[in-house]
Amino acid sequence: MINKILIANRGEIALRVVRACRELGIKTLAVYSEADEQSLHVQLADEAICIGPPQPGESYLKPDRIISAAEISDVDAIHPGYGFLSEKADFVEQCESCNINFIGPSSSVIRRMGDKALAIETAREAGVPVVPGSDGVVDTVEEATKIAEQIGYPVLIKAVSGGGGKGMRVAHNGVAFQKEFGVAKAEAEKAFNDGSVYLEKFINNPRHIEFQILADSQGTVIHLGERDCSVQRRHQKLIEEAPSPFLTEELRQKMGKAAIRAAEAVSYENAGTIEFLVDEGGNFYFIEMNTRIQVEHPVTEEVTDTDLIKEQIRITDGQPLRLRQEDIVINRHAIECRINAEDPLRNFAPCPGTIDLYYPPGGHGIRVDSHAYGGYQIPPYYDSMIGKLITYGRSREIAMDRMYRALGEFIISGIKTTIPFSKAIMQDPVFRSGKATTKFVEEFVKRSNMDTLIQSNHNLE
Ligand code: MV4
Repeated sequence: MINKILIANRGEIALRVVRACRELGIKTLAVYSEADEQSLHVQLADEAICIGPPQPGESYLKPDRIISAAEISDVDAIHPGYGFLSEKADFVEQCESCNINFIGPSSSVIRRMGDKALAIETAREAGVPVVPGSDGVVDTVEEATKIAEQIGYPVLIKAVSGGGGKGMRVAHNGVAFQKEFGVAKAEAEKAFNDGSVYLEKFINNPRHIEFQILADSQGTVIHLGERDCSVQRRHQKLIEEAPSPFLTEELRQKMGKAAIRAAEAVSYENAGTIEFLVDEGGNFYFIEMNTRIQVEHPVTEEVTDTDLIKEQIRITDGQPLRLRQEDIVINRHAIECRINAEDPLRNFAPCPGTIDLYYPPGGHGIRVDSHAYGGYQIPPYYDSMIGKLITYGRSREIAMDRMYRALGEFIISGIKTTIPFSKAIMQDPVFRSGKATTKFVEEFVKRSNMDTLIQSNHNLE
């Protein structure tokens, strides 16, 4: 029985876990850095322990400090949220050896899915379509060039320990490949302490569509539909929605079954996300598996009426899934806009500072997941996301119109945010037609006059 959970994270996801625990009657221990002493999750948790100075490397990324707090406070489990230590297999191994339940998959599954080449190999063996590419890691430029020529340019060189777009280089021909291969290996070595890379055919102008998975400890695996995350800027997702306006019911069924096969192939447990690329012809390819709850999980929650954090906790508590695949009926549409403390007119530069007026939108079909409040000082040490605005309704049209109205109501003064940028996208004909691919933001910015766009969509004065 889980009576107390340590939340090894901060910001909106820490608050999200506190809320789920409270509804389950589970006590919460917040860990926080000195910069987060006034943070909402610290105020709302039952207990709180300061684990160090503001720098993540001295606090949220320090396994020993998290585990010590867990021991001192005698917690039964740790929820990692996303980012920080959520996919660090070594940390999960430490929890396992200290007999503290980690709310997520086992360290061996995290390690295996963290090796992107091995994850692809596993998916391929499970009969899941993968991008044509090398058979695992390629070591020398000679070997790699031969394979690149077999695949056909353009070719992507990807870091085995990368993911989320980190450590990716594209080569459009043999000459470029000689240079890019070396650069990719050096960048991977520097970023991940592992220079191993693999090759994939470059899929032009894809959509980024991911399937939410839940798997219990009795071997039951279900999917909860997909999320279309194609509206991204430099691999940072900005707007996510469920279901995808691009998928046909037939394609959804095929991809959902493939996602379950991938999870079953590694005897996955807990919540996970299977990431696909979908090309213009409707061909889909597995590219990676994320072994954590994701930022964009609320759009899935709102279209399936589930609480994914509660499901994670129940799975860790050994309870069988009560949800069956036939219970997942999607007849709503949800859209999420990430609210970042960034200035769209200064190339989205992070803009920490103090929030003056804070007025979140409300009404039917609106959800705001945020730790922000009037007077909150946004620390400069962490990710710039200060919240998520989710709207949902019976149709995509209603969800989009509701998002536009809600963004117009959202008052956050004293800092710059991405609200006006998201508001402009909500009115854009390409986005509204459901035709946005991973190239959308780049093309949208090119055809917009950012100054006019931001001024005309600004909510204040
Ligand atoms: C790709 C791809 C095209 N072809 N792989 C980016 C992050 C990670 N999730 C995988 N990603 C991609 N992998 C192949 N073989 C396109 C993406 C991609 C992307 C690439 C460039 C710019 C924005 C992008 C957004 C989503 C996915």
